[in-house]
Amino acid sequence: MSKITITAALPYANGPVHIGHLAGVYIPADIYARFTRLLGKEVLFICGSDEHGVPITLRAKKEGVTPQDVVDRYNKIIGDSFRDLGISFDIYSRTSNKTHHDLAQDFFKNLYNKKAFREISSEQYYDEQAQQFLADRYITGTCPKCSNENAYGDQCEKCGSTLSPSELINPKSALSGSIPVLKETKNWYLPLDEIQKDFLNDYINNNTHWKSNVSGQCKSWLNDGLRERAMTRDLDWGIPVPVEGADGKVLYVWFEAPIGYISATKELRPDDWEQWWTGDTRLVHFIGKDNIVFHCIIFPAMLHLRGDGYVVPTDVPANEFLNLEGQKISTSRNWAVWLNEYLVDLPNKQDELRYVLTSIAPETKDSEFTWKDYQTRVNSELVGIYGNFANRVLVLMNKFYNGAIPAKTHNFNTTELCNTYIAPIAKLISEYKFRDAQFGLMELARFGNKYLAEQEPWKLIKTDEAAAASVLQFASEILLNLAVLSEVFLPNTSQNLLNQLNIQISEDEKRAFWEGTKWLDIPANHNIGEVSLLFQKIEDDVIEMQMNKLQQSLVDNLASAAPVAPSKTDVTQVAEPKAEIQYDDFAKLDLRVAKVLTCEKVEKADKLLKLTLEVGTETRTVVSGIALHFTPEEVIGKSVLYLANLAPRKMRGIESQGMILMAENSDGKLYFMQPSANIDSGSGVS
Ligand code: B3M
Ligand code: ZN
Repeated sequence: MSKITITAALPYANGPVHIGHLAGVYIPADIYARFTRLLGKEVLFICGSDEHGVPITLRAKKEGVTPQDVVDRYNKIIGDSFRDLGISFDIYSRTSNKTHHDLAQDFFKNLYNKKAFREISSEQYYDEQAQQFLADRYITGTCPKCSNENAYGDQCEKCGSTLSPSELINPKSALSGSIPVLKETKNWYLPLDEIQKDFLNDYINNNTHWKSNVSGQCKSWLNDGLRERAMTRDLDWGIPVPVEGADGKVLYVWFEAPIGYISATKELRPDDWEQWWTGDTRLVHFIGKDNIVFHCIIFPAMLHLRGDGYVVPTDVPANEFLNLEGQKISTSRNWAVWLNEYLVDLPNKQDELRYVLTSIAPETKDSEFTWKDYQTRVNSELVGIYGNFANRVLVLMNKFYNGAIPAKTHNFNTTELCNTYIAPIAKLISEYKFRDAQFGLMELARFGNKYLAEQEPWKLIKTDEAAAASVLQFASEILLNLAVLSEVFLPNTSQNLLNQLNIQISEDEKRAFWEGTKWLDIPANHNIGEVSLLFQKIEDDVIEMQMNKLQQSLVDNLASAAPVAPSKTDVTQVAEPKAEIQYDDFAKLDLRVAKVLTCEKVEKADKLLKLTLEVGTETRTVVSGIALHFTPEEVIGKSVLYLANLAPRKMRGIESQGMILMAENSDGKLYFMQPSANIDSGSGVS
């Protein structure tokens, strides 16, 4: 039987994972792994931390610790949180371990000996003060497209353009702040242009079964023509390049990280690991859309060059992105729901999160998570339909039959039930349509709920005891099948429900069930176990707390984006000059003099004050992040400079209408901008 090697993208060990990662990669991968195992396939589900790369070194530098400290910390946080969510990896490894270093070096040498690389010397930016070459991320400067002064050497985060360091205006080293110089260095490149002709064109075109978002993306790169790409870097954090003349160079993180899937397999199965990467093994990579090029172009090219029977990816069901409350998820702005925090804030609600994220998975286009929607889906679907059905069946069984399920008398066609409720779900999962598949699960719960509501066994029992027994017996069959079906989506709930039913299902039965050929039944007079609620309602205050947490991120960002923010480490620094603008840009600002009428603290937000302003004949409410600098009494009665036409924004449930402008001294102290004499509020400023 062919093996299936399932991988989920290795998370960077420089921060925890968030709901975007879960919805796009880890939950779908877990559903697929559980499903294929239940079908009796030989499956390995592989993951681990990606522990090299520049972002990790940047984080370490910022925190004043070593990169190893950073990856040790996040490897644990991430690994623990995946385990607590019930992601069923066979191994969660890491790319800083020796097995991986050795295997990645081996892989490189193998290609090197085959003369697969081009050796190319080029001029790269070098920091003479720090005495090292600068990775693209280590160079900042002004974006040539939008004039953002804090663009990186590889990308401008403001306008989204992809850049190369040589395009930056006024490049600066992020290490020392000095101006970098160009210096010659040698690196090893993968000749993707050649590999495209020899292999990739056919490979991509022949994979007609791939998701259209994935193959479309690949084809457009192929149409543009691929270019050679460096597989080594001048850096000191990573895996040393194992050839002569490569001192101070490491393997490009995107060269070695995918090899991490192989090393993790080797770690887990030292004796037969190669069999999971050769022969008729199916290789399936779960990733987000930003990783497509690496898994569909570069890694397949590497595996192809490696030869020796190595397989290339069979399927790469990449997903789009998940947004959060109307905005892109952003690690740097802390605009995210972090898994490790969710598990603490909402204990024992793993399946609730899995359910909601699968319901809204960004399978074909970007999608959105909101806490309100989370609450609605849990309360009306999991509590209202699934949990309600389960609880009614079990409670009635106790009430009328003392917990012993009566003998079967119904004559529903079980083949038809399989064809309607089980087989289509299996098919959808095998096509990576997890959203629809889980919808199918709820269809079975709905069917059960409706059946009970229509048959009303609690009434029937008074007039026709046999009929009532038949109804409840069939309802408990539906419940059993629902429990087994839930195992791939809601593993905790599945187990909980099977415990309440007091039933164990053998592997063979499960296989037949998932093959769509067996509707599970229950022996007569089977005694159920102890009954409890499967799901609890999510109350408003829980949602409010989560919303407040997000609002706090907004406030923190506002505070850190103060008009003239000095760098935290260098207090003598004043505001940096900003890019030139036109008069029209300035004229868009509706600046006014305003007078503070009232001012009070905002509850549960230490940085916020709520102010009412008199602006001519109008009054406005403004929330301002200045509470650490002023008491309300100090602010009342002041004349201030007010930006009146800033789009309103809700903070802590209060709509802030505009913004008060403050000056910030080099020591971080804030000052009001005031007219030199007492003039009318509402006066324009230009
Ligand atoms: N470390 C994760 C990311 O891009 C990246 C995946 C590696 S998979 C080999 O978010
Ligand atoms: Zn830009």
